[in-house]
Amino acid sequence: MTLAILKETLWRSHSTDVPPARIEAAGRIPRGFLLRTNFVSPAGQDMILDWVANHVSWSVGTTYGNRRETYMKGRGPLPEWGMAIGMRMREEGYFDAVPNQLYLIEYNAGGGIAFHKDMEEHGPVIAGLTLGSSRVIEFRREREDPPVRVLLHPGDMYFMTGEARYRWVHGIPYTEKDEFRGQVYQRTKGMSATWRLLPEALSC
Ligand SMILES: O=C(O)CCC(=O)C(=O)O
Repeated sequence: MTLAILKETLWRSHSTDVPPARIEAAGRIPRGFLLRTNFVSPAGQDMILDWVANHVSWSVGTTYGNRRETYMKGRGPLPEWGMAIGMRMREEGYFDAVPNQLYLIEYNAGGGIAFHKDMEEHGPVIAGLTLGSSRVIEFRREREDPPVRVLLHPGDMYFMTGEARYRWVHGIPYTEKDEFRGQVYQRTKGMSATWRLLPEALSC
């Protein structure tokens, strides 16, 4: 069996689990995308936002137009909340070991991120927590296909694995408001925190 066939077989075995009210799809949907709503309580979200406001030095990261990004590893251990959520995700079976990298993105109102695929060396699972504002994440296999859209609310955690992680591109449209299933959601300033399990040599 070639590596490509082996990967295809493994990816196809990943299931998709998104509450129907949170997904808009005209055709196929990405296998291996999971959405766990209310994964972090409102009090937990406030604590994280407060911690970020008081501890994060964005100047060591990068600014891309209306969003800024920074790594939390390599300049110190993961913060307590990052470690606690990482341990929970390991215990609940989403990761094979406790994730060792945390990446923060702060979006200004209307901010987004272009379609992309995370680098292969970033490991088989990307876990993303939405904070501060709702936003829609979109997935595409081919440029001409209409995207599959998933509505994310603060406190939700998504997991990209299998095909969703390796075969589909994902992005967040730049927009002041998301229209989703006939409702309008204002895009205010917000953040995401993403966890990855990197080989030690890459985790700084
Ligand atoms: O803010 C988000 O949840 C998207 C992050 C993202 O696209 C990524 O980390 O690859």
